[in-house]
Amino acid sequence: MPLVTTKAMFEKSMKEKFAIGAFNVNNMELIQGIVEAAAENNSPVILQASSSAIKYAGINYLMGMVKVAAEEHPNIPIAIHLDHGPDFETCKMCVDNGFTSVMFDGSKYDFEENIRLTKEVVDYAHSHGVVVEAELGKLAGIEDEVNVKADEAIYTDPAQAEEFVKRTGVDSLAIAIGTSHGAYKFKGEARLRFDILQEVKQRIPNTPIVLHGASTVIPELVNMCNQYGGNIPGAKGVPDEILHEASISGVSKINVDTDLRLAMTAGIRKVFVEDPSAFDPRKYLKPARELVKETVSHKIKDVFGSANKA
Ligand code: TD3
Ligand code: ZN
Repeated sequence: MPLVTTKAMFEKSMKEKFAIGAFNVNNMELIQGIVEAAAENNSPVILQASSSAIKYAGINYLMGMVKVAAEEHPNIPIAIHLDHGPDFETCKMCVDNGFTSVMFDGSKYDFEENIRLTKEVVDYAHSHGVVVEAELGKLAGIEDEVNVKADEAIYTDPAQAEEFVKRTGVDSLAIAIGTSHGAYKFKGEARLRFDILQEVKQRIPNTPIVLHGASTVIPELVNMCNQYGGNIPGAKGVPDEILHEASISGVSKINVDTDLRLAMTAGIRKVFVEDPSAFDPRKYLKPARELVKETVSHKIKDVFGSANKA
């Protein structure tokens, strides 16, 4: 199946109450691990890349690999999405290079400016058959190029969300309900503002909702990193039960990057410690890719509920 937009998969997710994983990619092993897990579970899947991931891999390499992934797995819908597009130019570059979905992240601007800039991206993307995600509210944490301190984070205002979607014509909306990017999301108990999610869903029931900063920070993977020479103390993410609750409560897209980073790192570290003589990249990247696949499969099957929804 050629690469698809997220339109049909989001409609199904809203009707049948499940979420679709959006997994960040920047190399071949991540792409392969993710799409193999999705194909084995007969699940739709979103591959996404930030502008710095695109710089790292090169947009031609990245799109080349993503297109091959779609050819290799013709039975599942695969979308390719720009994560946290910082400006119109980056969004345009992705539209022009075959991305099926782009995010314009104007959350650092004030409300009116966010609307104006988002609308510019929506107009261009829609005229090329590409869908757009926007963000309202501010997540705490460190993205590739954005760093928001916890006390600067702002929950999404549901009334503003309604007005924002009406005035921009955006296809999906990322909201801030207590998640944050990176491996250190919570100091105490993990809590999300489901009341805000509910009010947003009431006001804009037909707009797919996106959860950023939604990695579990899987304890087994953190432990594995630490066991094999890493030093990632006190890492804490959104527990599976809370993500499952979000998946059946109107969240359509759940972003996962940190868990994949941990899976790659854990897999590689284990080989290096167990076999210090290893120096063939295939020897350590193969188990890393396998761990990515297991991680994605777990999320699809046990958490997001997107298995057999292709
Ligand atoms: O947009 N992203 C991925 C980029 C953030 C850097 O990790 C997410 O929302 C995923 O967030 P995370 O850190 O919870 O995987
Ligand atoms: Zn994000």
